[in-house]
Amino acid sequence: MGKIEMEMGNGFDSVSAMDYLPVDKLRSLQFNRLKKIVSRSYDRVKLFRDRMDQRQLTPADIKSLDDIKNLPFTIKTDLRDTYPFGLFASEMKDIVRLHASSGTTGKPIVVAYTKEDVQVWANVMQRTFACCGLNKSDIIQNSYGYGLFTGGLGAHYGAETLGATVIPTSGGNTERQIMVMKDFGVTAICCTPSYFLHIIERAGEMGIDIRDLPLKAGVFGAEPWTESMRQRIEPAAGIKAYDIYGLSEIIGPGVASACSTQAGLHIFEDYFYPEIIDPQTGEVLPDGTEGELVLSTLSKWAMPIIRYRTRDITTIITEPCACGRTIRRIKRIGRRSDDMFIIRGVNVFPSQIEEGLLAVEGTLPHYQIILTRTKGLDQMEIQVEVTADVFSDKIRAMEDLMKKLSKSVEHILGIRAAITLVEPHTIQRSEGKAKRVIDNRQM
Ligand code: DLL
Repeated sequence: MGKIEMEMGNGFDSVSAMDYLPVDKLRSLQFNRLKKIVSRSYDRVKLFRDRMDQRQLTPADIKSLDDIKNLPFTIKTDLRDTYPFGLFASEMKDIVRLHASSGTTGKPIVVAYTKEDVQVWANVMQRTFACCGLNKSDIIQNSYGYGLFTGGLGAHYGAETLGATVIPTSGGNTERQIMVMKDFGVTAICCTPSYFLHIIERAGEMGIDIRDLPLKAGVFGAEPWTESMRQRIEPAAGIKAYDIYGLSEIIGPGVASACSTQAGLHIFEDYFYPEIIDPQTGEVLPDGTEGELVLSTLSKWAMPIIRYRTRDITTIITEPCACGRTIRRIKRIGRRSDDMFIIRGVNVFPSQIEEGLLAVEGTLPHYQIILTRTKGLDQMEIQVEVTADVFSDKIRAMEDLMKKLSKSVEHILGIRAAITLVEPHTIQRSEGKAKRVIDNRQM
C-alpha cells in the first residue's frame, strides 16, 4: 500500500493501483474481461466466429482463465487478409481513431479504437510513464512519429493524462529537437533508442553535452535493443534509459514497461493477457520458459484481438519484482522470430551481433549487417563505426580491434563474420526504427 500512496502523493492518478492488485483479484478481473471480449468477438467478428465454430467452441466454453489455451490464434496475415476493416467489432460511428502499420510487404494493417479504447490506451501509457519514474512535474519531449504510427499519439495521450507537459516534436529535424530539449528544460524524451543515439551524437557536434541538461529519463522502444546498448546510452547521456514495448495490433505502445529496477518489463496484464508458446507446436509453455509471446486484448472494443502471435521472443519472469508491482514481467525482447536470418546453417539474430560488438571498447553503437551470396555461399559482413581516434590510429591498432570484434561475435554466434571498421557517420542514422540488416542475397 505504501508504494501506491507514495506514487499518488507524487501526483499519479489512482489508475497505477492496478499495477499492485493482489494476484487472485487480478486473475478474476482477467477472467471476467476475457469472457466478455470472447463473446463480443464471437458475436461481431466473422473470422473469429468461423474459427470457433470449426473447433465447436462457443463463448460459454470459457469456464476459467486457463481455457484461453483452447481458443484459436490470430496471426498477422489475418489482419492483412481482412484489410481494411474486417476485424472490427464496432460500427464506424463508434470508432474515433484509426492507425496503420506499414510492415515490410504488401498492404498495411489497420487498427481501430473507440473512445473507451483511447482511454484505456492513455491509461496504460500513463502507467508506463509512472513505471519510468515520471510524474506531472515532468516535461516530456515526444519524438516518436506522429501519424499513422502508434508511437506518437499513444505516448502523447498518456503523458497528458499523467499531467506532465508534453512537447509533440515528432521524429526528425534533429537540431531542432536538441534546441527544444535544451531551451525548454526537457526532463524525459520518448523515441527509439537508435534515434536517441543519433541525438546524442548530433548534440555533441553542436557543442552540447546532454549530461549537462535536465534530461533524466529516456522512454525507449519500438525496436529491439540490448542491455549492452542501455549501458552505453545511460552514461553517455546521464539518464536512465527505460525499455517500453508494444505493437499496433494490440494497442501500440503501452503493452509493457520497465520500472525503476530495470529488470524486465511489466505487462499491463489487466488489459493484455500474456502467454508464452512454443513457436513450432503452438503449445503453451510455463512461466519462466522462453518462447513466442502471445497476447489477448481483454477490453479492446473496436478491434478485439484474441491470442495474437506477436513473433516476439521472450520469457515471463516468475519472481516478483522489487518495485512491488504484482503484474508480471517479461524479459527484454531481444529478437523477433522473423528477424532471424540463417548464415551457413546457423540461426543469427541482429541483437546477438549487437551484444558481441558492444562488448568491445573503442566501437560506437552504430553498426549494420550486410548479407551477400557469392558462388552460392552466404557471406556476412558487419560494418561497425569506431571512434575517430581509433580510426586515425595505426593500422596495427585497427587490426587488433578487428580481431577482438571478430572473436567477440564468434564467441556468441559460433561462426566467423567479416568485420569492417568504418569512420564515424558512415552508417545511415535512423529517425525511427533502425534498419540493421541489409540482405542482398538473391533468393
Ligand atoms: O512499435 C509500438 C511502439 C511505439 C512500442 C513506441 C514502443 C514505443 P509496431 O510498429 O506495430 O508498434 O511494431 C511492433 O516492434 O512486435 C516488436 O517486434 C517491436 N518492438 C516494439 N517495442 C519493442 C521493444 C510499435 N521495447 C513491433 N523491444 C513489436 C523490442 C520492440 N522490440
